Amino acid sequence: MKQFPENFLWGAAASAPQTEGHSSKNGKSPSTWDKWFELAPEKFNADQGPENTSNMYEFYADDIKRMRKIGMNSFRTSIAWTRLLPDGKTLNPEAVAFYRDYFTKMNEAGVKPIMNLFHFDMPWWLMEKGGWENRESVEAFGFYAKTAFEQFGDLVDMWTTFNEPMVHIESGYLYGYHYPAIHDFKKAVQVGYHTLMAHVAAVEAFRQVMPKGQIGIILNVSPAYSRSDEPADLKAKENADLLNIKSFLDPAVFGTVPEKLVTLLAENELLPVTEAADKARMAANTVDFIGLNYYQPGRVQAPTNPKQPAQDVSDLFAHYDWPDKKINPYRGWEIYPEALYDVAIMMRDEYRNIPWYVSENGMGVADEERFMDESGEIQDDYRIEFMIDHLNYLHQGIEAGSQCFGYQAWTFVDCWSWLNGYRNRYGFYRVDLEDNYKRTVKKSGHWFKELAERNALPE
Ligand code: BGP
Repeated sequence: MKQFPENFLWGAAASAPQTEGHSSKNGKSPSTWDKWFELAPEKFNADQGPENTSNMYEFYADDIKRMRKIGMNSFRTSIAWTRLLPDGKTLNPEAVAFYRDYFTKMNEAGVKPIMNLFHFDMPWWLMEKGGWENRESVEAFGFYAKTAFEQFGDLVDMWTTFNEPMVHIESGYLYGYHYPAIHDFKKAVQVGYHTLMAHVAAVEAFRQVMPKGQIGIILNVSPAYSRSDEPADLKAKENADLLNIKSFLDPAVFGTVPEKLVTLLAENELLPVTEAADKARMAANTVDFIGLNYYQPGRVQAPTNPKQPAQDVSDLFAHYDWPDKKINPYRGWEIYPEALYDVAIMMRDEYRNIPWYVSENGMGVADEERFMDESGEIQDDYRIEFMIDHLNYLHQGIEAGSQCFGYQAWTFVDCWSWLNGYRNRYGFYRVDLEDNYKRTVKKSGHWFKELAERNALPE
């Protein structure tokens, strides 16, 4: 048996906008997702918008029982900023009652809540003022964070500020997958900087309100592997890691933006506008732990004809198709579990061995009904195999001294996923959209229960 550390967190992750549903009800104001769906529903797979997701707003009490049934001892989701503070200032009493009951029931069931504050759901009222482009967003987020700690700090002691900040930055300002779907590298960097300062403002509020709890940030890690050891390819790898990983990880852990990143931005005329007090504030507000979402690695090489100054990240590093890669045929993403060992070692050696956990890892599958047996259960052996492979490498990293304290899968019940709607299924439970969101456990749910109860992987 490959034993995991004592009190290891076994669970799953999700987010408010992807699971709550009722996104226009119970006092909630719209986020960019609600508005975007109203403005351009055709962009969303099968016209599926955020109003109806897995509707945990209604089903949370039974869902928490379902969590226990598959051995989960922890669950990370987020609070919707637009539900708690619909206009950014005024508390919504229905939201307070909902979240308080939700978190109380989790605690009673022995499912530790880890609460995140922002999962791509920018309030529309703030977007109308420029969203993260506007420096006002920093203090607005700080106020929201402080309010959340004050309202729920007695029920939740582990918090995170952002989920995958690089995703809303790149998807909104470079790649067109998130609102406002524009392409502007300079704005993307400014949005990134304000996001970083908003994280700092939230940590600062946390230290005032919650002397005992722990706070972290959740980052997507796609460690970059370079095509060759040629200096140009290695430089591409360095650029990719600086932008994708170190841009938030270094400030979160050490309180500083890496010098090399500052140089790279300066060389490309991309430095953001900052305020004099920012550096000291960042240095004073580092985190207690890190969450890392890992799905697939980055394969990079030197760009062929880069523009100087860079107009796009592709001028700083290019992707290449690694011929030996194993692909998830049901989602198209590369499967490379070895990276979890590399990530564990990176945290041990480059990030002062700060405690961290796998905050998302999972396998998305389109048209998953094809794997349903006669009893109605999804036989997702591919998902079990995927997780075993990743956990084996994670275990090696822990054995080598990396301080990983948990593994949370993406996700608990199949959920709505942005423009992809319900296309890719990830849950331990299937959700039937045709039958009032009925949940049915998948084979992986039974497997997860055994794993969590044993706290060990069979050899
Ligand atoms: C992660 C996000 C999640 C979720 C997941 C699956 O990056 O944090 O919110 O969406 O990816 O993505 P998809 O549904 O596109 O396969």
